[in-house]
Amino acid sequence: MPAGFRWPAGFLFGASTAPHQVEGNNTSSDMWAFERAAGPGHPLLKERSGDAVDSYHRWPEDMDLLAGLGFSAYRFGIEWARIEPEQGHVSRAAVAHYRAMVRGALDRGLTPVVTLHHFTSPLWFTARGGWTAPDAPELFAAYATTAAEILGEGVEYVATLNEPNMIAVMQGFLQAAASGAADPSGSGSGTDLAAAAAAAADPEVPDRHIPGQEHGAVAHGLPAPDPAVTEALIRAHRAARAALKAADPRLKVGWTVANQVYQAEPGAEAAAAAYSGPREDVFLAAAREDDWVGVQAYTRTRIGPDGPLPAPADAERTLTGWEFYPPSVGHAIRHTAGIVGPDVPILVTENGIATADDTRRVAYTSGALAAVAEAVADGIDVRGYLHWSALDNYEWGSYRPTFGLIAVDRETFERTPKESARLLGALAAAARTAPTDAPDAPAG
Ligand code: IFM
Repeated sequence: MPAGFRWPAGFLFGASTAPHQVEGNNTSSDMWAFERAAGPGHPLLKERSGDAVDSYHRWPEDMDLLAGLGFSAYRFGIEWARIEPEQGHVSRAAVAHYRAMVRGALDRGLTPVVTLHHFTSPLWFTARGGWTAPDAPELFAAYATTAAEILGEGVEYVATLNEPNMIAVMQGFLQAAASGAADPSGSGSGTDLAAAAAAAADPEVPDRHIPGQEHGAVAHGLPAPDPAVTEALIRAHRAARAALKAADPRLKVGWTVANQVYQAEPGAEAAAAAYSGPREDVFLAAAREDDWVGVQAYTRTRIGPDGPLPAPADAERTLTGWEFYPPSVGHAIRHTAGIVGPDVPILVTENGIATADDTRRVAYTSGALAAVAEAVADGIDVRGYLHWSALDNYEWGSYRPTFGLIAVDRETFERTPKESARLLGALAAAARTAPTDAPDAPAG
């Protein structure tokens, strides 16, 4: 921590989840269809999501735990596939469910940060062409208008799309790999995201170099995103933002970008910039007109003159194979601020580590918070830190990479907070109750 550092008043400390990863039985989604089609033993999918951790029913307990631990924010998603399971049919029960979640968060003193789309889409949307269908932005905007009913319960921060850059990259991955993954739509374009998400998260891929986040199946790098998907996603984001603002001008609308933390080796600055441009920077630039932007960082990718390099041979690896690199979030904040400029506030909406050893999570989080504090001390407008993840959950094909602050027994669904949850929660509580006298981050 910088000498004398104090967390700003109102700084949010929270944790994040995503619907498909925690709710269970997301049966109208494209990912659910892919999980069924892939079948046992599919190389891209070790396990199906199934009941996940049953947060669809147990969200009050999850929120009770977070609030009790001292957190001041909870990022969760609302699932389009539940709200609009068939095109044009809005499930009023699903809308009521998510409205109750928003009220539940506020009642517990948790600031809700709500994501409209976190990788999964309704199967009908994907089957008719997904994001590159000509009317995809209008369809997404119509969903956003419905979502505004939920957000109207008192949400301030709303994210349209989670990691649009990974959606675009994953589409490219499938095209490049011509994976032949099952396609529930039969259209050839449908399972793109679902299959790629599963491939991306496969923790068994040996020597998986993950350039920034999810994906190591391609040696030491990410395929170039599909520009058509990139453009379509930006259009969809803007259409949703307009719909949200029209419905409720008080909403603060942004999107959350996967920060790969590309680090140029000496002499490779131009190569790093060229690599980062289509994979990350174009999505950050699209956030310049937004009310905030979400930073999501886990590790780094070094770039040499010929492109991405593997992690150093002696690097500590996490359960996803990623290099243990706590300062990544600080680099990501600075890179993001450099592109969006000083007028777009930043929320760290994801940062964390997949490990079975919670002492490594404590060490990682301590280092990450120090990096966030340094950015804040340097005057960057960072409004909060939301750890990934609140709960151990379904990591897109496998339950093995445990990212949670809270462990979950997958038979009984019993929740058990880890020491990392207690330490981060205590920091959050101290920062909230006495922002001018907050303790240092958990010792690592
Ligand atoms: O679990 C994912 C999440 O869905 C998106 N960001 C990265 C996380 C860890 O891989």
